[in-house]
Amino acid sequence: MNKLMHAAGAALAAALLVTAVAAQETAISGEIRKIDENAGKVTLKHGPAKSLGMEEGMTMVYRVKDPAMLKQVKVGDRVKFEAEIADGGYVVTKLQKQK
Ligand SMILES: [Cu+2]
Repeated sequence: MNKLMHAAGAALAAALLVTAVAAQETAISGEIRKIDENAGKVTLKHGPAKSLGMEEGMTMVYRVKDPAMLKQVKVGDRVKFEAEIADGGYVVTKLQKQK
């Protein structure tokens, strides 16, 4: 492969990546670090969450929309979740255990 082909391939790969990211829904991958059922809070370690303005991964506490969501997961579980900003904090609206 010559240099020009390499450049074209890289550009195509970058374009595909951008498309994939744009098409991705707002689900964020994370891991359960701590669960506080009484307070309705969960500590999640998660990757970048552009939809929430988090450019880098972090570990932080989220409130959950429904405390029952916390019964389906345990510390150490890998999860996909969605969150929104509400009442001055972040609230998990969907929480799904990953297989
Ligand atoms: Cu965060």
